[in-house]
Amino acid sequence: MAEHHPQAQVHPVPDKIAKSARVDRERFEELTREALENEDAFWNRIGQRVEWIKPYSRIKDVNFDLDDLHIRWFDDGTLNVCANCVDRHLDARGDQVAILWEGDDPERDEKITYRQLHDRVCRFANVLKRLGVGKGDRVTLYMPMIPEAAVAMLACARIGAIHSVVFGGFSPDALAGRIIDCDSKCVITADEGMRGGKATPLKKNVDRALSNEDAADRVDSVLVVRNTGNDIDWDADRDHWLHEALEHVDADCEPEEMNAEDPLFILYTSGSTGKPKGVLHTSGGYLAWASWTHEIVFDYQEGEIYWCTADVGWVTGHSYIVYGPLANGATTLMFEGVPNYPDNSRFWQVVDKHQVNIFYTAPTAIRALMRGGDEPVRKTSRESLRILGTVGEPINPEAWEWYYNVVGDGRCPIADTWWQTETGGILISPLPGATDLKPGSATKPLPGIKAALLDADGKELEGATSGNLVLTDSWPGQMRTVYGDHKRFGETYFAAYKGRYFTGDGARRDEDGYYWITGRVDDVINVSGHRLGTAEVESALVAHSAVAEAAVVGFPHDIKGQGVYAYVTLMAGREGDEKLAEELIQWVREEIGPIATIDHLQWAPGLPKTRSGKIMRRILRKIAANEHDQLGDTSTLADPEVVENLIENRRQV
Ligand code: 6R9
Repeated sequence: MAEHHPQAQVHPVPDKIAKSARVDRERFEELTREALENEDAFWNRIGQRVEWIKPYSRIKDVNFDLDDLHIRWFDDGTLNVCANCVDRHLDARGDQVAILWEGDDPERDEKITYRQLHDRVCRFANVLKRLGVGKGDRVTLYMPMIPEAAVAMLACARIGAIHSVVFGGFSPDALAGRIIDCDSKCVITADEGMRGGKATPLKKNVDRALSNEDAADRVDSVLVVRNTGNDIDWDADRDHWLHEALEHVDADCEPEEMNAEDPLFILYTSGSTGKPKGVLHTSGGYLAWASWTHEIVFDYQEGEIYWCTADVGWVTGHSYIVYGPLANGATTLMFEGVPNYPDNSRFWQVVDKHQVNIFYTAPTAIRALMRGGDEPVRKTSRESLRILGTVGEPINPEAWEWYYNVVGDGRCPIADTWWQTETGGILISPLPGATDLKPGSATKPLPGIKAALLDADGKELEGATSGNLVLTDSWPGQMRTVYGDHKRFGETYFAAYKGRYFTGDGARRDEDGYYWITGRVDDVINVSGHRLGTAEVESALVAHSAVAEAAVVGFPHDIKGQGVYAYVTLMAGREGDEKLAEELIQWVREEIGPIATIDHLQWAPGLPKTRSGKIMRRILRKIAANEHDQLGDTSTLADPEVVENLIENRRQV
């Protein structure tokens, strides 16, 4: 039975947008039909977005069955991703700005044309070669949001090296783990990064990561960008300044011919169990999907200024700051700073300063800015804006309406884009010129995307209903494997439902076929749009000598979407007080990084367990959310008193 949900206000496609859109309603219908009726023609259309060195003859070779799990697209074609993003544009738009960089300090910015980008990428690539980096080698990037981050990614792609970008907010331990997992021989970093007027000690963190012997054994060189110019420690055998290394190279660097299925990058992401997984994306299909979706979802038009506020440390930065926009010859704005520095108007000042047309951000940023009221927005013009976008977590209808009415002055369609690190690019989203909007809904799957909702037994549900979101078939941007662990790839994504990719998300579909993503159904918390595995936080906690056991759950948080709630059982004889709570919170931040900041820590003399010893997180989630009157079935609890104690001593949030 369909549940009852109040009918949200529908915002129809504005006439002005519909008239000029790359995809209008009719075109959307055509594409959707083609994808169903003539699959090869449709996917060939996507494949043709890439400039191939040797054209492909095969389109798709996919099997989702565990015993022969493989995903290949355009797999006899060859290309170079960097050449597609840079060289390809030199004739038609060599003097157009490719990367428009806006510093944390409002006085600092930089415009890099496609020709200049080509020069910088080629030189950077030659530096990597001189350091002995070649095709197939892994390179870890730990960078601030400066142009060199994008240049380094493209330089890796140019020589066929596989980049693994680690977000600059991750701790030295987390960085070391990722360096070891993919066996990186080179690390690229900067002396420091600047955000909101504060410096982050990136090089110092790299030094600390490499004090881990396993990591140090693998890395022969650390390439350092001089950014803030402050003093850093130096290991003359290992460390190289980029600006010095650049003096020894020229700007000639032929792009390496790569197979469509050669790896492009690894990006680590949190799952419900174990250590973070190295999500592997390959070259041809990934690029084709990033490029096509960037064009149709944002209705990108020649000459427009496009701004995605993500960090390149996340997949959104990979696909929608670097690869998608540059493949399309767009001007992509890269912002070093934060939304509230120097003040709450910063985003909109940047929009006015650079005449931004398309703006893509996260619900958590919108909610934080909404708290600051309308005035910081209203005092700016924002007239250049045409299209808005969001990504990372469900957007609540209040935040959606504020974004639409206040930021967009009721004029700009919002693309609420659902996708994942694993999907490489957007899969469910409205198209500005084709889809009527319902606030809070990511609307419909893109043409070619076969989404379905399943019940717990794997039965496909029809019509208006709720269930677990799966994709029943592949698309070119899909991840190919977990780096170094193909078995885990199968177990994580294809074991729950035979022959289908399980997203880990739950969703509702309404009577119009619109999808409403309800969030993760596994043990992953979405904090400000960033994924955090509860298991990761738990293992960090139990690594502290005072902690016997820990259970971590998410709870609703006004700004972050979800906050982190930790239940901690101490070793016998240890007393839980404020000081120890602070120490544990700090401990976890140091183990994982500031994203893993526990919002509430409760001392738990015992944890609710089933008789077989499984922690009943469902109950812990209810207590954290202050919904202990809705605990549900508690009949399998080994010791009901444990729950009473937790409710009684729950922290007032
Ligand atoms: C791109 C990105 C993926 C998870 C995903 C889902 C949540 C992302 C969303 C959304 C509702 C949206 N998510 N976009 N939920 N509406 N528009 O965020 O990748 O960091 O791997 O996170 O984020 O839960 O499964 P990633």
